[in-house]
Amino acid sequence: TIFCYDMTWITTKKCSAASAADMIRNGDVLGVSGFTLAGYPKAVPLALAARAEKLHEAGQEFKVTLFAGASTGDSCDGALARAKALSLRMPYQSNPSLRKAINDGSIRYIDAHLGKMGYLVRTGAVPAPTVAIIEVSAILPDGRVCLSTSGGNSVCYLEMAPKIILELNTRLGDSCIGMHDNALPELPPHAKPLAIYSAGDRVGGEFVQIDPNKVIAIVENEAYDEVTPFVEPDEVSKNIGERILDFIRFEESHGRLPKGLAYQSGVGKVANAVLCAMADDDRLGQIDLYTEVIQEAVLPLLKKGKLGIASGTALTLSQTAQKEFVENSAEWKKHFIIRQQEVSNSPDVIRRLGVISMNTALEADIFGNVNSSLVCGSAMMNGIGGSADFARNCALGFFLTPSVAKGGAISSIVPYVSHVDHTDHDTQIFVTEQGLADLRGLPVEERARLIIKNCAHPDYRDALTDVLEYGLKHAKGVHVPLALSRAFEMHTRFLETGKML
Ligand code: 0RQ
Repeated sequence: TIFCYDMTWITTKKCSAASAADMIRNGDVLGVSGFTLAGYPKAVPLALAARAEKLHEAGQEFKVTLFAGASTGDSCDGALARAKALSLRMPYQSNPSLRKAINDGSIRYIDAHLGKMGYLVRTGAVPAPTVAIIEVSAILPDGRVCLSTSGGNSVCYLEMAPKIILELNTRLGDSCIGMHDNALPELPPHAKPLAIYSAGDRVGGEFVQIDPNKVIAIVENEAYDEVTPFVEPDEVSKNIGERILDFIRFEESHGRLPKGLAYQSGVGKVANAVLCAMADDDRLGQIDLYTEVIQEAVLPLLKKGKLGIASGTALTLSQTAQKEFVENSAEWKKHFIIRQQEVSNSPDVIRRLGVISMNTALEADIFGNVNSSLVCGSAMMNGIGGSADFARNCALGFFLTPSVAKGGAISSIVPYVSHVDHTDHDTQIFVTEQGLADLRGLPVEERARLIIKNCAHPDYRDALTDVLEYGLKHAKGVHVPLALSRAFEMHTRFLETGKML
């Protein structure tokens, strides 16, 4: 349906962020735009945090539930967490203030697969937002909007919420028009497949049609996405990046990897380093990404003419690169497609494209299980994100991590992970700066010996081997030679002494 409205519905609904925040009630479920610090609302959440603080000072209860795509910036997640305005947050976050509140128990948090969040909302498994707050880059008189720098779950929240607040980011001009592909998968039963056969295929429209009658406020902002400046990869990350490229070339040369598979690369410095290594590698031809976050490290690939299509659900760029994007958008947009996260992370599409997936682990165990989210099994770092959407369904899957953390006090390779995000059935190849372990086709004991030999830091190899040998002698069965009494001895020692050894 195209609504034949004139501009008046837009002009009459324009108001200040504070007025829009006044329309939000205690107990509301907010569905906001935003994915990995890109394209989230910036003015209304700040005003809402200020309002919540005032109401709390006056002794009144005021808390909302916040659903997003993934992490949002400090003026959304951070401000609302510090104002004690959140009762529940879902699905992924990376903000220090919010993380602190999640870990002290004052904000409840549900960590969910990012590709499944919209499905949970659309099928009623979790409540639909009562108010959608969505950053857009354009509003047309007929009720179509152009999203800003992320796709996230915005189409789902715009469809499901009875009330909509739009934040129009005036800084973006027409830079995002033509970049989005706003489709959602059909719901079961008998859902038709998404016709995406290569990273560049489009299956939706560039605008989202909304019902102007649902819009209760339009607020302007001209803020940047609060993304930290890009840092050049350190030696450890560079080393990991180069090992992955060597391995891919080796597999290609042995005919085990067809050319033309698209890449997924996760968040963080190691993921950035892999893309930088790809840009620097003259032997590597043009590549496509079918990923969730398009991080800044994609730009060197783009500038060297080595990027075909980068399909993702967020364009996460530092402030300098955001300016560059607006200036060069006509050219750059030919290479970027921003989708809804139910599509960027669709298991069906990931499997069909044969994605090569690269995600960072907090820790991995000698049997191949991975923990991406919880320090010592209990303290939330960020969340599982979309890593499992890709790890389980990819053609070739890497988990990357420096071999030690905190100056060597922590080994990233442990006897048993303190929390399981990815089971040994879903992991394939582990890479640290020490080396690479390809576990495909290996039985459990051989996996364990290879991970210890190739990936663990030399300081930890004896301790890990000792636990393995003990398990081979004393475990209930030797299929997985794990002696439960020693599974967490390194973690326990760390908690007691500050060091795993
Ligand atoms: O903390 O800075 O205080 O020292 O964890 O670690 O090495 O800076 O790595 O920024 O690349 O993030 C897994 C968190 C890695 C991220 C994780 C400490 C370490 C440091 C960060 P300090 P680094 P990165 C696509 C895919 C899950 C979701 C995912 C992540 C801090 O990649 O959130 O993959 N992934 N999504 O010192 C205790 C350990 C540790 C440890 C590292 N074993 N124990 N602390 N640290 N290992 C994107 C989305 O889905 C949105």
